Amino acid sequence: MTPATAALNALVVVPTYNERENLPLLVAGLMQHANVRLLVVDDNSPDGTGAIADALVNTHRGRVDVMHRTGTRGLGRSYVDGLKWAIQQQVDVICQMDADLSHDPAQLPRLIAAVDQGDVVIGSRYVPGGEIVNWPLRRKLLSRFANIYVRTVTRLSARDCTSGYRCWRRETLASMPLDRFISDGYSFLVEMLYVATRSGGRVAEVPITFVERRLGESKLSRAVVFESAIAPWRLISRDS
Ligand SMILES: Nc1nc2c(ncn2[C@@H]2O[C@H](COP(=O)(O)OP(=O)(O)OP(=O)(O)O)[C@@H](O)[C@H]2O)c(=O)[nH]1
Ligand SMILES: [Mg+2]
Repeated sequence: MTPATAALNALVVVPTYNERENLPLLVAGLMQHANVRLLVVDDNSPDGTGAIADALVNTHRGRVDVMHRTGTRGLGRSYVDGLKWAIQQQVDVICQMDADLSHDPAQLPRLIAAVDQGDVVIGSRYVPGGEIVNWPLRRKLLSRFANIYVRTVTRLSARDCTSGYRCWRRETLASMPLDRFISDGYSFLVEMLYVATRSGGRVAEVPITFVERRLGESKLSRAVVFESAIAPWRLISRDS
């Protein structure tokens, strides 16, 4: 067990869609940290990730929970449902991360510890010390461009506005109108940051090593990229 998280209780919310090979590895990594709990939000994955999550709940009673979603699937919708549940729990910090091991569970204590520097802590690929391993040039360029684009349109100052590895003070999340969010895909992550900073939230960034998924398939479709291109404009037009 790592002592770095000893003072703060954290709950990690992880959305899953077809992550059967990755989820057990992620849980094993997270359970190394004392005072860390996990909520899996599964979107009725056709590959049986939900049943694997059920088995993990049994193995780690009281530390791992699962929410089985039905109906329309979506990353943003899953986060809204999962985060609303998380806010009700007695925890200090609520974290978000991907299930595909791109976000290393070993780096979580550093993110949690940084909540004394910000209301939200971003695990950032684009601050000194941050890096991306095994991404083809095309993916690197897309992510770089997406960040410049988002920062230009929204005036957000964080270096990595699209990172899905984050920790929030519970009260900050609890004060956010999650039900009124307009994004559903990956742009949901940008909207969270935008809403938090508009109401005075402080952002801190700590470097992470992001590793391309080894198992399972990416869900980054053309439709997702298109939605992400429109979303920053919808955000600023709502506020003007
Ligand atoms: N519940 C839920 N989870 C989703 C959905 N789409 C993606 N996810 C999860 O969100 C996380 C990020 O999705 P990825 O497919 O890894 O997206 P990505 O990281 O941009 O793409 P890669 O870098 O190619 O892996 C993973 O844990 C996915 O399983 C969805 O519609 N519903
Ligand atoms: Mg991924």
